[in-house]
Amino acid sequence: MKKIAALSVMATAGMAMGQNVFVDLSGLASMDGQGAPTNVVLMVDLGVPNAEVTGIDWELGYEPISPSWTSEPHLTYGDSGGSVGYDWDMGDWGGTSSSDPVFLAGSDTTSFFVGGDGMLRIELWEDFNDFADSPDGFYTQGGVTITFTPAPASLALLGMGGLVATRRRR
Ligand SMILES: [Ca+2]
Repeated sequence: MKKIAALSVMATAGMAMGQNVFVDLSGLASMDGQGAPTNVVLMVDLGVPNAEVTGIDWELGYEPISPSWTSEPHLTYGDSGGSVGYDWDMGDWGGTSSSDPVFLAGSDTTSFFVGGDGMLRIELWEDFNDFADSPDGFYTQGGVTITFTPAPASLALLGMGGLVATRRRR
């Protein structure tokens, strides 16, 4: 098992300069509906302006407070301005219509960009709010791993293409 782990680390490092950051969710509450001021919002500094987020991996425990369900929590990712790049609905990834604790692991690909500040915003919220201004449940352990790359050369080329097109119209 150790050998496999070492190999996968090497593979990750070799893929298109992808970088990873782990975000610890243990102990954090899933509070209210999307956008509620009571929600936990994490600002993760990727250290790379205009980085492209290409993957979200999760390995986490979650325990709802009955009658809240494990199908209700969301983790919504985007730039620091609040635009949504990727919405993770626990109900799509193993959460159920029950109040039993769960441990979930998985991964998904995505593609969205953070802004020039390099900040990734993550909002924790509930699509059914059982307790106003109070937690509907807690992430008990683990967290998410974000894979990102520097803004690709293709984006810069697109920008240049736009500039050329603008000049030609004049
Ligand atoms: Ca609540």
